[in-house]
Amino acid sequence: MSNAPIRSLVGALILIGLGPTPVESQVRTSGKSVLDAHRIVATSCVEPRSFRRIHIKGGRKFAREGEVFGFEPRVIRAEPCEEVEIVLENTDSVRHALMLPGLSPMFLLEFSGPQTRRFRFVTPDENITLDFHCHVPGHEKMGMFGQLIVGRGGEAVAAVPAEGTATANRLYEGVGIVIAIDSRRSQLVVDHEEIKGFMAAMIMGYKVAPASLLRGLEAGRRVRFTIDADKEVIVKIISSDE
Ligand SMILES: [Cu+2]
Repeated sequence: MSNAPIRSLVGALILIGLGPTPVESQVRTSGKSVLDAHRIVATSCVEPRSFRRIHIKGGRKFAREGEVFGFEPRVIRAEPCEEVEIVLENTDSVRHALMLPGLSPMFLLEFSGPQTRRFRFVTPDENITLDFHCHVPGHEKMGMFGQLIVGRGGEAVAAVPAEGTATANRLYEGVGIVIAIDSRRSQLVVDHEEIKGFMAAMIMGYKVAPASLLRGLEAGRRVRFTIDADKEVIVKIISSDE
């Protein structure tokens, strides 16, 4: 019998049982999902095979429409079993944190800006996609989230082509309820469910092109839409009531 389940159980007990270091108090406050994530990612890489440095900026100026804060870039990539140095530039005066709860040990880099700090971790030796977010309360919902794609990534983003290499636009499907239509600005405000790999569930206004897609829509209508992630423009809308 493998001893992996025992090891992960011990890991969970250590996380719950020890005194309040900053990281462990973070684990407790964010609840079950973080512990679950720790079970998913083993400390499978004994000796890193490569190294890379990734620059990430975080702050108000990277917010997209409808958001308050943001990270740039929002999708980062690394190889399995690679040592990664994150260089985080917090361009705001407020505190931001970059947290990768799926890593073991968990990655957390938190400080007030404007300043830049760096931190290293080693990726697991597998193809997996790990979510990251700002751990300051509320900031994830305000736009500070993204993904680390290790190797070929997990299933959730298998269809997303590599950034910069794709000639085709990255298209995502979303579903939601129409909140408002702003014909003057060719904008649709929609209360949408999570758009996997692109945007958390939220109420948000998106540009629509061509504007004629808005014709016949009204508030309260349930719609299925296609969004061009690079332009952040809705390019297709189907009313699900029809
Ligand atoms: Cu933040």
